Amino acid sequence: MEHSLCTPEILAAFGLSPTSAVTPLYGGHINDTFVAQEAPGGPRYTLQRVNRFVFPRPEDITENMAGVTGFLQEKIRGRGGDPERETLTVRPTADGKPMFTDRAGHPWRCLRYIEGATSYETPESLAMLEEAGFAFGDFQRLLSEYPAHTLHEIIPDFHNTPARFAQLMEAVKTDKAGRVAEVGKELDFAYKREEACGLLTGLLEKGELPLRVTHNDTKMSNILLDDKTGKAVCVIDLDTVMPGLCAFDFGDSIRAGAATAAEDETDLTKVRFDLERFSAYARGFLRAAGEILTEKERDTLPDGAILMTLEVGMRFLADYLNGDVYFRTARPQHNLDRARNQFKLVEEMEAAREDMGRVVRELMG
Ligand code: GN1
Ligand code: MG
Repeated sequence: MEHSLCTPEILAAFGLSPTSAVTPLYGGHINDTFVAQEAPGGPRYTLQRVNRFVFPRPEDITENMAGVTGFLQEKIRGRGGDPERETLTVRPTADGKPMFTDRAGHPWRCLRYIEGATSYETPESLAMLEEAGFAFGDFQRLLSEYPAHTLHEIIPDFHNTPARFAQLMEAVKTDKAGRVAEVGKELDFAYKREEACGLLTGLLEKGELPLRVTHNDTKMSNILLDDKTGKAVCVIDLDTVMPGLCAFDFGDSIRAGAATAAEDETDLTKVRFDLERFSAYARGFLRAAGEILTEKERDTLPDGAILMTLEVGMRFLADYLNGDVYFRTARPQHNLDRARNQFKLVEEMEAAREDMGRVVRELMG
């Protein structure tokens, strides 16, 4: 990432001294993030250049964020919490706008940096996973009365598994990068699961699962943990907050959190599904959200884990076929490695479907 992206022009736009110290924050595949501080010891700010290609309507993100953080602030205040620490706070531009568009047309936003708390790339203990589960469960619970349908759908069909399958088929058909011949085995894996792709979206259409406010990127690194207590402080990265299914938010956490290796590990013998990690996350999640979920939602949490992992695997594979245009890659076959890794994890989860269901039932007593 280019350090020079966060120029004095950007700082000044948000009313920050153009001589502020700027450091890049690495992590995500999509946006470019920096931390700025005007003077040593003073408040810090997170500045983000939003990826225009992934998010063509950044003003929709801003509106969703304003609605959701405003609602969360009230709820947090109502239960005696600190609304400036337990949810994100936007710092507007010098002329009072929630976003700034730079000369090249890139949207930027500025958030208060939450001090004394850290985001971890991967869970370092079962206790940490349980905290993450609690944080995302709490997010679900606090927002359970928010009118989900009023939110913008930031990325249409983001977690629509059949639509993701169709996008993969489209990538096969166009074969933009001439790579289809290399991925026969991976495509077979996806074809075999075409019907399974429709399970949760089908239940939503039949009204058997409710539409909720979902986060849609529920990985460990999108939670801040308090440096002193280790307790979850805040859910971050609200770019993809939109209406969705609870099982997918739960499932996306399990995809990363209950896997024994990183999503781009190439030694597939290391890629296992770990029921103990699943249980730790589920314990935290259900402690916070168990009561507000319907029975059907609870029953389908394991399916969310399987379908979410399948979906991300299909997205990596489609991006590989499209010539690596969406996910940031660090090596030529990075997206293919990621797809193989996710599909291995899907197999592991399919074998553990019953165990996952039993854990959820036991946790709900
Ligand atoms: C992307 O950029 P990051 O890491 O927050 C992606 C997620 C994927 C994830 C896979 C907007 O998230 O959906 O699960 O990569 N976000 C978007 O690592 O597409
Ligand atoms: Mg993200």
